[in-house]
Amino acid sequence: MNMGITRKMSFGFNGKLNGVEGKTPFLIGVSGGTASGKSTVCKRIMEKLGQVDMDHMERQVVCISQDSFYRELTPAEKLKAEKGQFNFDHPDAFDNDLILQTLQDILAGIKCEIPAYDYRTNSLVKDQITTIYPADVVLFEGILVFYFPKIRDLFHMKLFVDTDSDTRLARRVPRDIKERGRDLDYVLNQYMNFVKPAFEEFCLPTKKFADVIIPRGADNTVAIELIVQHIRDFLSNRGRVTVESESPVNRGEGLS
Ligand code: UZR
Ligand code: MG
Repeated sequence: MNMGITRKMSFGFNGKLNGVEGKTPFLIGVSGGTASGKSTVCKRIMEKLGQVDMDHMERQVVCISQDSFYRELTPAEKLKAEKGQFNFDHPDAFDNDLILQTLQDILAGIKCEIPAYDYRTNSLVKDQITTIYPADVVLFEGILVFYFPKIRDLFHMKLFVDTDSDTRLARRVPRDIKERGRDLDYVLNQYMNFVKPAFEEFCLPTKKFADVIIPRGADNTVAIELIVQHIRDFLSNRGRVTVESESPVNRGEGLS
């Protein structure tokens, strides 16, 4: 596998690949424009399910970010990125094969390891990987998680966080300056040249694939409560209902 990420499989007593109780997790995709509140919606869902203060290995619900799967840039692309001329909002900026493989492993109940990404250096953090243990519910959030059909089809439920673009820009600017070490000119240029056009070309058209559209993002406590209730129903029913039979995990290999 690329980037030196290794995966360890766990096997059940019958020698078969084993997930949580041998079942595939309920996989939820969460998309929406930059700074729409995707991460916060996921955080609220986890909080309401009482998952936040739990040990990672005990968690029934885990959240993974598509941002962890930005691919390593070539030296030429790195130079572009330093000048704010690399398009991080394009589907090709991600290691999509690794995303597909990771989600397939997750659906198969296999423990997997995901890379860490540093926005300040625009590169992967060497030797820093996070282990994702089999869980009942997995949230996968990011701007383009519904772009490739092969990845999109893996989700059991698709949410789109629909926050108006002025609000998103107003959040994005201070976040990039404070958390991602940028200056105002850089942030606004990048927004106008790449972030906004790519949102319109690649992200917004995927809204139509969503099962649930969440207006106003994390402020929408009613929508979040409805989704949480759906997850609780799933968790309490999982003894009786198996989603394994309807799992899309075996629908095919590769993105093309
Ligand atoms: P969210 N991004 C960076 O700013 N730098 C990087 O090295 C990698 C990604 C940004 C990316 C996108 N765009 O808009 C955003 N740019 O991260 C996605 N420019 O993250 O969904 O949390 O906003
Ligand atoms: Mg985010």
